[in-house]
Amino acid sequence: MQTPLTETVFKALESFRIEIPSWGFANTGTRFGKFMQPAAAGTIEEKFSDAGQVHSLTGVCPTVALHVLWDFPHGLDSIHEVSALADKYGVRPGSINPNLFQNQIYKHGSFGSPDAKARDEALEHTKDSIAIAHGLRSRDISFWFADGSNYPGSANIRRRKKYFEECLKASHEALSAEQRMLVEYKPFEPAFYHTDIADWGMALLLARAAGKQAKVLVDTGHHYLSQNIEQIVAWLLAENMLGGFHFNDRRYADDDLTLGSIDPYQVFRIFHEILFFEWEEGKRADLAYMIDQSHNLKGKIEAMIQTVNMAQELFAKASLVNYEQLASAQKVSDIVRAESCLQDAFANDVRPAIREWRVSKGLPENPQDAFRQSGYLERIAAERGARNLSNAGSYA
Ligand code: RM4
Ligand code: MN
Ligand code: MN
Repeated sequence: MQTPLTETVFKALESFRIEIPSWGFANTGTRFGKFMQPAAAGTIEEKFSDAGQVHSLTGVCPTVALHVLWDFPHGLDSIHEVSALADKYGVRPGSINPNLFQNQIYKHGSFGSPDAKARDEALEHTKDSIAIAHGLRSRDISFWFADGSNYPGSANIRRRKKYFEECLKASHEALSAEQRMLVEYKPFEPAFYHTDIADWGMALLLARAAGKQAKVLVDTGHHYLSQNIEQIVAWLLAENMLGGFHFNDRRYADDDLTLGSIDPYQVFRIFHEILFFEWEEGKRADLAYMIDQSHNLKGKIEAMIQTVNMAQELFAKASLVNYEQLASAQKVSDIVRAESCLQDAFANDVRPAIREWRVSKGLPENPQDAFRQSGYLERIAAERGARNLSNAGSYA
């Protein structure tokens, strides 16, 4: 006999899937340098292999987000290889991320650049990315732009906005009927004076200008400190404009730390807004949950498993909010009773129920322990170590 808590948690976990990023397995760092990990993935095959490990141990990460420049060395011609590797390691290609920030031509922007050549190249790359997504049967093309400027007066902000509208519209026209484009925002970095898509309002306006299949992507690390992210989520849900998430945590800026490591209650409140919306509307919100983290010091696979566990825990806790009680307390402005609905749900220990659910699915009860005991890490560290350690980069 299941307890009501276990039953609710089982139901929540049944519907919860989260996408892992290919770049989360590679050696990444800060701009001051990278501390090379012997086990980091250096090829697309290694990234898929590591992602396959995470999925086979957790059972909830069937798709891998891919970055076009990093994961498709031959552009469209890499589709076959990527799709074969995904099959081989038991995962599927997930969202496709065009890379509109790394090439030299993007020095002054991509879609927002004053240089028509840069905008054209960005659009071409975007169309290729959409074709890649199509070839892989990936639904979402996920855009993040580094576009912006460093000094007051150096950029025509309104003209750049117009360029963005034009290029996003043209990109939208290249989508097939089942595809979506997700527009991500970020307040600063790499640009330090103005960023073209700096917040959710700008992303919302641009997504609306682009077309019906464009939605906003919320990266939890891309807000000013103390901003109420769950309110942004609630508003975007109400406008039917929320497409998905890049999950990570932070203490200061876009720190890309492990989800829930700094403020788990924030993540819980985001999940709560989504689940409360679904309860009120009587339908599922069509959202892509994705991880976007960079672990400079933690083991990559270990950190990814830790993230998935945390995401499941916080989602399960959010599913335990008593919505009837919450709705009735809100109606009569019973503040303490309403607030307690959230606090009581958050206070539950859902870990035993999650372990039970995993066992019921034939998954390891504790994916982290299972990973440590599997010998996978030792094997890949031995195979990849010499190459990885000779690749150290430096800030200047
Ligand atoms: C950005 C943003 C994007 C990610 C890049 C690498 O800050 O979060 O989603 O693709 O970093
Ligand atoms: Mn992101
Ligand atoms: Mn980011």
